[in-house]
Amino acid sequence: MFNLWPKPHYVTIHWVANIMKNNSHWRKHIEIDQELISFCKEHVSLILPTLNEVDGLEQVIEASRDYCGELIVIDGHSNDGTWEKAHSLGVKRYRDNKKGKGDAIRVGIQKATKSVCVFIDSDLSHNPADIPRLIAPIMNSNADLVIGSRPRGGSDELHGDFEKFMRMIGSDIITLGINYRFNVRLTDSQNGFRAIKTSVAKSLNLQENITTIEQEMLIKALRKKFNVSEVPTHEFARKYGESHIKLSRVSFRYVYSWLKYLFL
Ligand SMILES: Nc1nc2c(ncn2[C@@H]2O[C@H](COP(=O)(O)OP(=O)(O)O)[C@@H](O)[C@H]2O)c(=O)[nH]1
Ligand SMILES: [Mg+2]
Repeated sequence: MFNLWPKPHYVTIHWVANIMKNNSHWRKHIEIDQELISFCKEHVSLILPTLNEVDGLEQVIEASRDYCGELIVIDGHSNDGTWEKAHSLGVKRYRDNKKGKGDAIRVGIQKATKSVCVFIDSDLSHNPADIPRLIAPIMNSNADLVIGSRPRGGSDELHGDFEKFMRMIGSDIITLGINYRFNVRLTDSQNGFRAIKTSVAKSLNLQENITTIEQEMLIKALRKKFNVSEVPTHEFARKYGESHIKLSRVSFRYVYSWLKYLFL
């Protein structure tokens, strides 16, 4: 009978050819990565908001050291030893004003001494090895703000139960509104894993005290005609503890601030 599958030696030839092709492709990327990593070392202030994240902090900090010029923990008055842990790891540390993650992001932007701020959660849900990919469009002068896209990179946090489902739907609706208002086609307006030029972040006059600061940052950047781009990044499930976001408590603020910054 006619066999659609290639004979074994064809498989071998294709296999070897692919390995060779992939190797040269890979080498090209390694060269780019070296340039990128040097750029990150010189220009990136990595800002880690923390609220009772003592269990994962060391791991995320050690995995980040190669991708930034300074590490800044902005702590929300944790009571689990996070503040002391940050000190023992030798990173810069400041406290927020007890208003929420948005407040912590604002403090981080004020304290940053490098030309690009990267924000990364401290719960091991973001991979620090993705930082150079967030930075590449900024280094190449193609973007002022780069957001890690979970729809494009996958998320272990946005699927599985009703709360996660609602977060995903809500996030998609907000992103859709932003896309049509500014004629862009982004896929993630909410991810906290992102990079922004420090001067741009300072010019946005950010006001939100909670995680709504993420959509505020994006909308205000688009309003001011800064270049916004996104790269796929995977979001892993939080490794320790629980999310600080309770949808029922924050959903009104999301809708209100979305409409306010879009139209007023
Ligand atoms: N400084 C500070 N960090 C916060 C606060 N709320 C959350 N975070 C941090 O912000 C990051 C994201 O918070 P998380 O609860 O994981 O939110 P989720 O990923 O959206 O579910 C984590 O590193 C938290 O420790 C806060 O009020 N102050
Ligand atoms: Mg999280």
